[in-house]
Amino acid sequence: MAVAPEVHPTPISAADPELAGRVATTVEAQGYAVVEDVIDAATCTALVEEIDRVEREYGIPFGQNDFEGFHTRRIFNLIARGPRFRELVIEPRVLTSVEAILGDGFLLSGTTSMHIGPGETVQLLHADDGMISLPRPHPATMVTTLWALSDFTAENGATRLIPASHNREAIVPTVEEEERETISAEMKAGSVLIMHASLWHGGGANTTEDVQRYGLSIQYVAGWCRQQQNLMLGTPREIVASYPRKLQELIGYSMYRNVMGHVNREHPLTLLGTDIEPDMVWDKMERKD
Ligand SMILES: O=C(O)CCC(=O)C(=O)O
Repeated sequence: MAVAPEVHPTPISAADPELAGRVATTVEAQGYAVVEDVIDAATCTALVEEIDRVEREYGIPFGQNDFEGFHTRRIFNLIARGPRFRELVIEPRVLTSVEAILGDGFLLSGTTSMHIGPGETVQLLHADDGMISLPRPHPATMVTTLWALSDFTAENGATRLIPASHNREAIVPTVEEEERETISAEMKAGSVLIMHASLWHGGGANTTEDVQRYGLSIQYVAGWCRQQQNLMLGTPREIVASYPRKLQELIGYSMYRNVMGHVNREHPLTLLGTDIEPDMVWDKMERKD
């Protein structure tokens, strides 16, 4: 069997003044970038405790298929489970980096924890945008951010990926490509792996006896795309009304290019009690003759 090359992502500091540009350039070239020290150790610990709490309270089971993993628990719609998760979605440095890739007006697509336990096997390498019908390769329409809440190591299930595979035509790698080119995106707790959603990647095997790998995924899509999780239906309006304005906009209470997302020609934020004009693009369009 071919040996995987010893290639590791080049981490970028979250404090880098050129962060957004560097992330966008790296993602364009390699399909991914690792940003270090986005959250501190205390925040990671608090988030791990939150995941344990939600898993307990809702009786979150292990996955029931090979893709979701028989030793992995996933909590979907994290933003509805507690304020700490909501804070991550609007982390300014990550948002600026995502905007540098997707352009303005992008939306939140979904929030999911991936808690990989001992005994888990490798997940199928896949592209998160594999279901869309654009020919590959194509510019990013979706960005996945994977947050390490505990250290991600090759032994405990660090995300596996094939660098630059967002530029390939196929949706999944061949067995040979997977054996030859896959690397483990090892990263310290508090780091965020930012990926072009066409990049082939998947959760790693957890071969440890007792180490839990805690991570979560926050995905964003271009403002003209469909969100993967139905966030508008996922939380009652009266609760969303208490969220920070930026989060409301990311969920979909916003308009793209002053037209996509309107409700009877009104701005969707009016449904949350916000006094706001729709500023419709149609008001600015007129014939020149
Ligand atoms: O847990 C991971 O590292 C990645 C999981 C993943 O890619 C997925 O579930 O789609």
